[in-house]
Amino acid sequence: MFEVIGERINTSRKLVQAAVAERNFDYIIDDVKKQQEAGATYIDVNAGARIGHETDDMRWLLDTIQPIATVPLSLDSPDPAVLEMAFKMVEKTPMINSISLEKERFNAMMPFLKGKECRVIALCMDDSGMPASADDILDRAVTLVGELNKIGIPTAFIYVDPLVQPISTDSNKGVMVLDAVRAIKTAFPEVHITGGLSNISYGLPQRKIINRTFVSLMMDAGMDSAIIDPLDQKIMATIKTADMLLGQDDYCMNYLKGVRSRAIES
Ligand code: THG
Repeated sequence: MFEVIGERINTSRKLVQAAVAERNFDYIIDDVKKQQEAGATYIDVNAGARIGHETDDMRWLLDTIQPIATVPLSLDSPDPAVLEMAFKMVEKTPMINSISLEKERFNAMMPFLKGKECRVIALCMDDSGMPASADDILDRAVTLVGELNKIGIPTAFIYVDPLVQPISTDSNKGVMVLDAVRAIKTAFPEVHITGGLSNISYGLPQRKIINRTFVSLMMDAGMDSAIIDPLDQKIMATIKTADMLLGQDDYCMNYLKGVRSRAIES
């Protein structure tokens, strides 16, 4: 089944930033409950936007969310120290979002991840920046999976994020990432593919139709998870419908359930 990592608890969103600054726990609790009801299988928590406050904000968010969380959290930070602090605070084994091949981050993350039985998002990013071709994405994924396997993280616990880039700057960026996902799934059938989708539409109007169409193409290529807003009913309906069309929904049960609950409409 497709896994939805709910993206809404992120201080880069204005209302969340205000709620965190005011320590408004009702707002945060209400938002998390809505994401869970809408079908999120992880709740992403990112406190990175208030410079100098990330550790305190993350700690407060986790204290606030934990008592009502029915699904595991995705701890989202580029800072290994924040991830270590957060990892110690959670009850359910979290998703670690993320590790990359950027030297400093990689070297700090590997000893932290060693021996932990958690799922981890592996970004196809290194010190030279974003990948420039499908082969480049594949090479980075091969390195990440190999290194994570070496420290005891099984392939089935790794969620490769191939890093979606704007199609407005280069019309090849859609095909590039789709080809890379197919190649990664051929090399490692057990690996998961995840990521944010909205970068694909950056710089273009009517972004949501682009994001929705793209997620169904990515699912055909092998994406089985994404970091999205589960309160966006249209993308959720597209994902459920694509799951069915790709043979992931026995007897069309989830699709029909979605229609009955009015989550899916033509
Ligand atoms: N890969 C991984 N993790 C990630 C990302 C990724 N974490 C962060 C991000 N990308 C995914 N999360 C979000 C959260 C919120 C929004 C977008 C991505 C969002 N953006 C509004 C916008 O762009 O219009 C902000 C508007 C507002 O201020 O509310 O809501 O790719 N592994």
